[in-house]
Parts: sequence; structure tokens; C-alpha cells
Amino acid sequence: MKPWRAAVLALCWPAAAGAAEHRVVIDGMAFTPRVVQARPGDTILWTNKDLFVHNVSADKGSMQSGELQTGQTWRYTVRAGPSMDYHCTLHPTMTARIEVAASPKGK
Ligand SMILES: [Cu+2]
Repeated sequence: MKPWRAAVLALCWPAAAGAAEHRVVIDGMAFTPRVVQARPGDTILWTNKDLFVHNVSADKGSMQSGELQTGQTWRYTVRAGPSMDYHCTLHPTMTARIEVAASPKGK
């Protein structure tokens, strides 16, 4: 499958019922939006639109994307637990946060 087709499929793939998908763009050496408010079971999709390789790494190590080249995406399913600060290990000024609500939607 051509890479762009995989990207289109990833963008169109429906999230599990009741769960939301949040999108974070990596561009201009920053994560946008910088804070995502999510519930357990939600997914977050990062897309690297920058010219440089970046990664998504939880400050406490519980989440690690590996290298994201330009155009690559990475998806993470939010787990119940404390809110999570993350950063790019290659560029320490790139910091952001996932604020995790206490319970899944409707519970
Ligand atoms: Cu980076």
C-alpha cells in the first residue's frame, strides 16, 4: 500500500463507539494543540507535518512513539490514570500535555 493511502485510511478509521479521537499536529517545532483533554478509551493521533524527525515521549516513560518522520502518524489510546506530560526527546523545548478525565464518557 502506498504511504499516502495508509495515511488516508488512518484518518478515516472510525474510533470505538463513545470514544473520541483527538488530533495533534507536530509542526514548527511544537505540538498543537499543546493540551488535549481526553477520556480513557479516547485515541490521540499525532501527525508530523514538520520538516524534522520528532517523537512523542511521556515524561515518565509510559508512552513512546519512536521516530516520526515527516508525514508519519502515531496513535495512542488514552488509559485511565493521571494526566500526562510529554515531550520530544530530540527537542526538549517541545512539551505538551494530555489531561485525562476521571472516567469514560457516560459513566
Ligand atoms: Cu522534536
